[in-house]
Amino acid sequence: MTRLLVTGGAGFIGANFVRSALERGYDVDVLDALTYAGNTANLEGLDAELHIGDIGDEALVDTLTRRVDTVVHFAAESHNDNSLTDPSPFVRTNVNGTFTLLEASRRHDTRFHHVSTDEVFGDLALDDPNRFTEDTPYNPSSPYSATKAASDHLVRAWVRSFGLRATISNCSNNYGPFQHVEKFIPRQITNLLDGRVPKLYGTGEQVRDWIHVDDHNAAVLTILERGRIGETYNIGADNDHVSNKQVIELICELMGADGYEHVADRPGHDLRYAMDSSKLRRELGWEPQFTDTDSGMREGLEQTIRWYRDNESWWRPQKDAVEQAYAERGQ
Ligand code: NAD
Ligand code: TDX
Repeated sequence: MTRLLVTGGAGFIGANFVRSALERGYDVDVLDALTYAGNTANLEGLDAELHIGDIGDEALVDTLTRRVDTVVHFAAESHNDNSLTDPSPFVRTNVNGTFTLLEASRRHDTRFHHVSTDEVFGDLALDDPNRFTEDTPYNPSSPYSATKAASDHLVRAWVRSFGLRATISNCSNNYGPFQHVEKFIPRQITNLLDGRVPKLYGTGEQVRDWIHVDDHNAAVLTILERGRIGETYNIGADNDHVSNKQVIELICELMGADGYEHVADRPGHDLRYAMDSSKLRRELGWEPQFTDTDSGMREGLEQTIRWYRDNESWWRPQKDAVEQAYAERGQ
C-alpha cells in the first residue's frame, strides 16, 4: 500500500484527486491551509486524513513527509486575476512553499510529483498552429504563472542537483465539480443559476485547452505509477480551438439562456494555450475520457452544470463576495 501526502487536497483539483486516489487503493494524507479556495466539504465522506496547515511550515511538512511514500503537490494560489491584485501570497505559497516541500522530500528521500500548468510557457498567437511541448522555453506572463514557472525550475534543480525522485506535469485549464466560483466556467454557470448575466472578458477570442478534472487526475496517477523520474509530461485533451466566447455560448445554450455581457478585459490577458500531450500518450498510454472538442466539452459541461445545480449550498456562501470583488474591477 502506498501512502500519499496530497498538498492542496481540499481545493478543486486536489479534492477530486483524493477521491480518485482512494478509489485506486492509495492511503491519503491531505495537507491544506484551507485558504479561501480550500473547503472541507470537498473531502466529505472520503477516508483521507486532513492536516490543516501551511506548506511553508517546515516542522509540520517534515513530520508529514516522513510518514508517506510520495508527495503529490497541488497546493498553490491558483487564480490569475487575484495575482494581479496581490501577488505576495503567490510568491509565498507557490515558490517558498514548494521549496519547503522539496527540502523535506530531499531529507527523507520521498518521491515527489509536482502539479503545474501550461501557463508557464506563456501564450501563442491565435493563428499559431503550434502547441506547447515539454521543450518549449518558459515565458510566463502573470505573477501566477511566473511563480508556477519558478516552482517548476526548483523541482528540476532538485532532481539534477540532489537526485530527488521527482516528476512534473503541466496541464491545461481544468473544469468540473468543486471548482471555485471565481473561475471562468463555474462563474458563468452560477451566474445563470443566480439570475445574473454571464461575463466575458474583452472580445472572448482567447482560447483555453479545456480538460475535465478527472482526465487530469487520471494522468497524474499514471505518471505516479509509470512516469520516468526526472521527466516532465504535458497533459491536455486537444481542445485547443474553442474560444471563451464559444464556451460561454455553449453554457448559455445548455442552460437555456440567451445572453451574456462583455466586461473589462484582464490586463496582460494570454491569448491562446495549446498542449501537445503526445509524450504522455505515447510513453505511458494515457488517454482522456472526455474526448474530442465539441462533444467532449459538451458532455463534461452538462455534467458540471448538473453538479452546480445540485450543489447550491456548496457555492452559495462564496458567490456574493466573489461577484462584489469582480464588480469593483469592472468585471
Ligand atoms: P485551488 O485554488 O482550487 O486549490 C488550491 C488548494 O491549495 C486550496 O485547497 C488551498 O486551501 C490550498 N493552499 C493554498 N495555499 C496553501 C498553503 N500555503 N499551504 C497549504 N495549502 C494551501 O486550485 P486548483 O485549481 O485545484 O489547482 C491545483 C493545482 O493545479 C495548482 O498547483 C495549480 O497551479 C494547478 N493547475 C490548475 C489548473 C486549473 O485549471 N485549475 C490547471 C493546471 C494546473
Ligand atoms: O468571468 C470571467 N470571464 C472570462 O472571460 C473569468 C473569471 C475568466 N474569463 C476568461 C479569462 C481566461 O481567458 O476565461 C478564461 C479562463 O479564465 P480562468 O478560469 O480565470 O482561468 P485561466 O486564467 O486561464 O487559468 C486557469 O488555467 C490554468 C487556472 O485558473 C490556473 O490555475 C491554471 O494554471
